Amino acid sequence: MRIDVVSIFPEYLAPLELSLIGKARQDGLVELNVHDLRTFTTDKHRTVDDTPYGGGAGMVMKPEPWAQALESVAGVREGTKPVLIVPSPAGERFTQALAYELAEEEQLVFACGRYEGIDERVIDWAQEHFTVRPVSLGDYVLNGGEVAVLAMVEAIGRLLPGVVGNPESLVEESHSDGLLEYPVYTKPSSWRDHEVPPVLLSGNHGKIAQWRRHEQFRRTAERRPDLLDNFDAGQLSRADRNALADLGYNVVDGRLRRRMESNTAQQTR
Ligand code: JFT
Repeated sequence: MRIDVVSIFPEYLAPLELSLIGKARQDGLVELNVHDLRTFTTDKHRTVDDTPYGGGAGMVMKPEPWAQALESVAGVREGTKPVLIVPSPAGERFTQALAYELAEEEQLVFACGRYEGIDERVIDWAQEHFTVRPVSLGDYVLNGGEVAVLAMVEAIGRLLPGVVGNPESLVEESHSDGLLEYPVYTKPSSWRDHEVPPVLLSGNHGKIAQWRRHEQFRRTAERRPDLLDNFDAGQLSRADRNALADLGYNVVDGRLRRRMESNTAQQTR
């Protein structure tokens, strides 16, 4: 996979050279290049921003340096449009499903803006040369696209064949089965008066698997009940259904439904 990132803060993307993605680069699995937007300006002050039409606070990124930068990195290849990912607070949410989708692409280009954003005509113009995807990392406010790109490139990069050593560690993790992960422990078994759950020391692999699954349901119900709203209950075993019943969930029409809380009985949680 080829990845190009355009930013006025190329140093911000330096961590991509390290760790997982750095290893993938050395092994030739990913070709990653970071480009400084200012090298595509033509005035002596290397201006990338200007005041917004219609008034309002802050500055807007000028369109021409972006067109020059994107034309330069696009790579003129027949019949293929690279995907242009534009981090934006107004983009579609970046999810694990989108990471899998983007990991299939031959070339990804990321356009990191700053200030109040990039002149919208860049997005319109770019549709001729790219498949444009405005994407948001999440519902909180960042100062620009760089941090979002660090997260997205790491999430996509680790899905490329050969980047994560053990493919099982990709399957067994959060969001691949729509549940949060079970808690993990290592030695010592007793630490500062906190014990490892005894079942994990039992050597009973069936019981361990059952306990871990129950912990996944328990944590998901507690921390991310929204994930259970769309959970496909068709895949659930009898043991799963019992675990969920303990947590107050029944299966109705292939979906999970929270049981009504009793007005009289004391809830123990
Ligand atoms: C924020 C952003 C993402 C993502 C791109 C550009 C400028 C600053 C800003 C903040 C609030 C409103 C502009 C960006 C993000 C996220 C992405 C830009 N800003 N308008 N914020 N939060 N999850 N991806 Cl360009």
